[in-house]
Amino acid sequence: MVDLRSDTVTVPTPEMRHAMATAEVGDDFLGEDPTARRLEERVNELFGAEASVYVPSGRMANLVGLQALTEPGDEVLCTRNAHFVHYEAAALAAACGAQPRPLLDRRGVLDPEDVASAVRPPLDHLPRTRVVAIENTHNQEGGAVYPIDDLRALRKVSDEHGLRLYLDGARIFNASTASGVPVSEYCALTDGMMFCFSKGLGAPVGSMVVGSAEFIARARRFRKLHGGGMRQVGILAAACLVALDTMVDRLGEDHANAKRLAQGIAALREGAVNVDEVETNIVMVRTQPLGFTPEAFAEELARRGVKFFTFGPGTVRMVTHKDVSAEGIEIALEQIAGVLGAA
Ligand code: TLP
Repeated sequence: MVDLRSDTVTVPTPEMRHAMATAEVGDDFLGEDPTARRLEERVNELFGAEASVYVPSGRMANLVGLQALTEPGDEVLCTRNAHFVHYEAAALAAACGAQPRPLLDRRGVLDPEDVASAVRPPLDHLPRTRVVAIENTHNQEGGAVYPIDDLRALRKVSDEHGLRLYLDGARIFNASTASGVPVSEYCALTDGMMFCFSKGLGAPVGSMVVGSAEFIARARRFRKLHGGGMRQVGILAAACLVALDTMVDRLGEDHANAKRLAQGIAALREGAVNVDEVETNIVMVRTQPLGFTPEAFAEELARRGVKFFTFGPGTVRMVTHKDVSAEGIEIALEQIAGVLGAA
């Protein structure tokens, strides 16, 4: 089976399992888990940040991160297809009491002028524009990397208008691998960010919220509020430490596999994939040029052992990761060719 549904399907490596089995642990709720502390210190160093806090999921990371930056009645400027707009059970509204305000973006990149003109005047009957939130890489925009110059421009306009800049960096190591920009440089441009261990890095559980001591103190409190404070969490943190040691440097392989997959599909049918848009580990495939609906295409390939999700109108998403080899990509391409009657 070639499982291209998501990089969330990755399973822990033997080294991670060993580290989990032998991890030194304590009650993290009481601040006594040495492995959790080590993970925080490691992340702080890597991201050049004052503080960080481990949470069970990417969704909780976005929830406590955005809650730490907002007050009820605030507005968060964001991209049209931000993960938290579509896939997080309206947490910003439901739990933070803030509203998202999606702006037109160019593959996940916001125009500073659009941001500036979206900022509302300080009138009592208006929402208060408080945060601008971006995603790097941008999931629904096919794993697009936020160019560093655009991020600097966004920082500048945020400063000019007193906005806080939040980054959903679920796949920040993919962004960093593709761009060569260190994660610390991305982090330094934000007022708070998160990233995930349980996607391309292959750890079984968890995400990290990263930023200033003040921001993390608030995020930590909201983690408790939402029941995300854990006990002997070092068992999980141990796998994350191994992920940082062993899984970051190999992400380029996933990107090369994604490119190969995109090229192979593009060669089968013109217009199905824009190869140039494949910058990281996500390939968006338009199914109309293939003569299928997304659902029928996904079903047909699943029958042949190649799995992926439908993703938005007329589109399926294929995600490469450590548990799909270059050989797996060739198998997927053969099966796709078979379905198209080209094999
Ligand atoms: N994304 C999942 C699905 O929810 C779509 C996936 O398969 O890609 N931010 C971004 C940018 C994400 O892509 C995801 C997960 C999250 C946050 C949430 O992370 P988890 O799944 O750990 O709650």
